[in-house]
Amino acid sequence: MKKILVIGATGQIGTELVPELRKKYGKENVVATGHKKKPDEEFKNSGPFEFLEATDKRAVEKMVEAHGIDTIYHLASILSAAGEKNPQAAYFVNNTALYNVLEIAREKKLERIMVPSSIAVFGPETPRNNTPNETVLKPTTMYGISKVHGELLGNYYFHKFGVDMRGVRYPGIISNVAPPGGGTTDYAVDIFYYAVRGEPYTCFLKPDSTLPMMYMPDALKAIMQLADADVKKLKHHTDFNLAAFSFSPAELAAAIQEELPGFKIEYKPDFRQAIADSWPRSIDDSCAREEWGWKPDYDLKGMVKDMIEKLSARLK
Ligand code: AKB
Repeated sequence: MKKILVIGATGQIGTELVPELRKKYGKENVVATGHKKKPDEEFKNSGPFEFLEATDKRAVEKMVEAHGIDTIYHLASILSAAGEKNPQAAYFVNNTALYNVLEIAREKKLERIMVPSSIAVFGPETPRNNTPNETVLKPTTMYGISKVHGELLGNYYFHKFGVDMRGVRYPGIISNVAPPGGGTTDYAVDIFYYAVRGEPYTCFLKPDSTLPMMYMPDALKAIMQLADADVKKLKHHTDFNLAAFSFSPAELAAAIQEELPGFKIEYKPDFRQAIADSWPRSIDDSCAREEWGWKPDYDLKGMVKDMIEKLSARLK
């Protein structure tokens, strides 16, 4: 029986991943943990929840022992834009917490560690169109540097110690439940709240700033599918490129206007533009498709329709 610890469960991915894991493995078998943010009552009552400082190795170890954990989903991370405001914190949190988790997995012979990576591992010297899995990894953000470090460290632990860490390089994730925090792709979520409330939106990226993106149901499907993949079929472990669709702010605004014709957008690029300019426009995810059968369900149109429907019902 799987016993799963989710670190960083109150963030954008965790908020929606925890219920999916609980559906699959049973609510008592998924221990959600968070740092500062208080989960809402529904989340807290849906299964075990504990406060946990992800950088405190002993605290994580105790949690693993207390609940008989064999699998960790390590989601705690400071994202690209927040990381540029406080690179020291991003360095400390992103690297220390992952190192602790890997050491605990090695010492306690845990079965599996799932750790999201990101398109932030790429940098300005990486080919920007149809970016291959194997390519130049010279990011210019502290978040990206910590993600490259995490991928390499995970591969090292797999080959050296047999720790089965796996991860996908997520593009920007769009969801209608928990808001993202501190990312460069966050505009693609914020814009929907404005559109549904009938307010104009000021975008912090330029209209033609194309980035790879994905709808949350696909992001959850990907990490859970990779967790179940047969290790013998995997040539990669911690660093799978993952794609669904790409769009620019202008293209997203046009797709929203098809559903909500009165929607208006203006552009005031800020420091996040330089981060977006250093990332790919589109991603080649053929390794994920070949090694564990990855295929997204949502395209841009389907995502926009669903986002507007769900948010309109909630915000009404
Ligand atoms: C960010 O914008 O920092 C994240 C990411 C692409 O990993 N959404």
